[in-house]
Amino acid sequence: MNQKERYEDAKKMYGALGVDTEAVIEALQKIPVALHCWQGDDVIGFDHDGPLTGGIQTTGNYPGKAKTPQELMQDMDKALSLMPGTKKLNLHASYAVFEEGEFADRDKLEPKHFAKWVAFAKERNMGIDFNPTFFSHDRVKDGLTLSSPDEETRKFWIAHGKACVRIAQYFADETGIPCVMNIWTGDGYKDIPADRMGPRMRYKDAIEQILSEPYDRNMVKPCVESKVFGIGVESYTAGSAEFTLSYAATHEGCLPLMDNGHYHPTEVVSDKIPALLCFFPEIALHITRPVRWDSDHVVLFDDETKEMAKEIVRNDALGRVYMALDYFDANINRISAWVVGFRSWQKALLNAMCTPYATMKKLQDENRMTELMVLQEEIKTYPFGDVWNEYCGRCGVSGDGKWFEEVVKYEQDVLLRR
Ligand code: RNT
Ligand code: ZN
Repeated sequence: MNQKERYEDAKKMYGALGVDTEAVIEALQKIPVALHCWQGDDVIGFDHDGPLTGGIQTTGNYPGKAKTPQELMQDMDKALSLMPGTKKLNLHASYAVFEEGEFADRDKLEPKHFAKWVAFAKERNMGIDFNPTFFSHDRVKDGLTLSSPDEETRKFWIAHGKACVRIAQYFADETGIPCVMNIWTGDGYKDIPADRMGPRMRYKDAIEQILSEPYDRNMVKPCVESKVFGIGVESYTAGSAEFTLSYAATHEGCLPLMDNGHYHPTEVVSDKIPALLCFFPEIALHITRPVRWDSDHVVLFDDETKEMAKEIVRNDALGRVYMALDYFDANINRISAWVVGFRSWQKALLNAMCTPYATMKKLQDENRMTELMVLQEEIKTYPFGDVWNEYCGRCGVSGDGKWFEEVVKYEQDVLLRR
């Protein structure tokens, strides 16, 4: 059987369960997923020479990493050509592109420093999401930024946040697509603090000041991302889960952002998604793969990834959840890391959309849990791969088993020559 015939067979099997794979393939192509620029250069950026700080870490030294904006854009283009679906560009402030001899510190950043990225996104019909960068900078004082007891330090970082709101508005204006602007800091303490509330009160006030900068609520979507701990900040994190969730709940227009690497290991974000959807009109996600800790491994088509996608799809929330990838692996080919992660999340969404939820919900509500278990298990071996390869084909990208050779060629022709 060729791919077309295999797909026709699969279509019939899913059809018998009440799943219209044609409608699914149509719909998924329109759902935006943000691709993070920082996988391409190990979260370094272009505005400093120092190391990555903030309690996050990349490990590995795979050859060929992008060192200039041109290289990063070129690599991203290669990766984008191997990914099906609608992509959004996700930038950090540290990826500002300066002209020869020009420099602006984080508190002085302006839209013009991102004009090259806007041109890049527009040419590829992509929206842009944005992140102020509260790390990898000498104004991080004793590991603190927005929650610092030092007034000058706090002022600097608030000015950075405000500059980023203006840049987010510029991205939205230029692309016509809403810009999700995520506030995350690694602020915290390595050892037991004496005051856990003071830093949080300062953090709260700082975010309020940042978001007092004017912006169009329909086009700029500020978020606050929580975290449980980071390297070197093991004992206390100012932006904890309770802190950020409460902030978002009490500040209209601010979204909670859940990163699935940022919880205790037995907690699952898949269960938190429907809980938050009961209260928030919109939420945001960082999709990653924590291995024993917030290690930010490449996203795979694994159980929890599938569950997260299911919760978005079956609660009809594809229009309410801003989805962004967030991982960084410096130990493998970086283009491949981008592609595997993006394709895995696309697979998870497609898989969720090929699940007969109406039938399954009915079984649950009628307490027919035995049948529900049988159906949930049997659907696991349905010919999902045939639908996936068809989806890739319709999106004009290679199916599984065919794209990796292009990465190998690109590595030989471009990456290894750097
Ligand atoms: C860190 C957070 C944060 C960063 C990016 C680079 O633990 O997940 O989102 O990964 O901003
Ligand atoms: Zn994150």
